[in-house]
Amino acid sequence: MHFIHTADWQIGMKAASAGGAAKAVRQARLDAGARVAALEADFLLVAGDTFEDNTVDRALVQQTGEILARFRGPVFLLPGNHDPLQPGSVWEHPVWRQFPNLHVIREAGAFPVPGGTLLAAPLRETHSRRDPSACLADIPRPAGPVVAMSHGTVEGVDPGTEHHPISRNASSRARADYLALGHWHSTVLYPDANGAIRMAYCGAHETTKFGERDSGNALRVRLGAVPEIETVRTGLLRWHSLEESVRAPGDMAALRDRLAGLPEGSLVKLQISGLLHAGELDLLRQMEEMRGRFLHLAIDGSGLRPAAGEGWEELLPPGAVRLAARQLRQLAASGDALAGQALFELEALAAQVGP
Ligand SMILES: [Mn+2]
Repeated sequence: MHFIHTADWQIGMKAASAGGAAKAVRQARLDAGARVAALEADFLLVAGDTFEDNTVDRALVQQTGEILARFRGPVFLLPGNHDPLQPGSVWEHPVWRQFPNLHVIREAGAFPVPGGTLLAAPLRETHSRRDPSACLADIPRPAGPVVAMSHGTVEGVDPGTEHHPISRNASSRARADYLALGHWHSTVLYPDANGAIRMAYCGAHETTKFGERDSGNALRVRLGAVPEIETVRTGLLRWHSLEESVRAPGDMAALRDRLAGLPEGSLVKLQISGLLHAGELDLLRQMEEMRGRFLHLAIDGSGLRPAAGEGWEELLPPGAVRLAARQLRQLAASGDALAGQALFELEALAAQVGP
């Protein structure tokens, strides 16, 4: 038995955190879907949350169905908590009947797949405290290899969440050789007591937001005595979220060089805190001006303070301007971010005007 395990395409998500790049981020989810559908295997499992919600644009539902139908084999789609099987859901769209290789799981059951049997049960609710994989144990199945599919939160993956909880022993409880999971966007493999991987999150096929660890993958699974699992990179976009603290003169220049070294077309969120030294405001500008080489660049320098004791304001003409600069430095030293920003601006103006 040889199949591809994918999940959490979240087609139709807004991608608001990507700002002006949101449209490109939404398109990337479709393009990455096409990469998944182009993989070769005996069948394809989509373990829930194909769509962001049940109200997504029906043209997008049609387009997603067409992309999935390109897979050269049967495709099994599990309704998840974002797109539960409910009246009026995306699963009523005619595209799911248009292509004979697309199979939406509409009832709990055992389904024949090339080389064995698939056990799955659709989610019918957005929120639930029931384990959606519990019922799989009771499904009669023929002898032979068994793969199961479910969608929820494995205990321990997200402490405090009781949302569609899935037991850590869900795979053995279902008497499955492998349990394909969706919901968590990072790739996570769960070894059993013997070290064999019999349940896993494949992770979202394309990263959905900043700070998401190890997403943008699908899993290629070969079921033998022990499952053989290969991570396949399917994501197209690179998201970098940096939180940097600058202290010494030169730290800002090093940070600028680091930013310049990130791959072109990435999405970058950079938060800088610490001390800005005389003359370094220009480096901050240079960094902001790199936005052309990235799909999205957001720099937050509100955590920067002017370095104490630089004394450049004493070179300003005596009188109101020098006095204002001294007062701004005092305010900035006491944590007033706006005063710090104003002091930076004044420094830049003074540098332009000259002594
Ligand atoms: Mn989910």
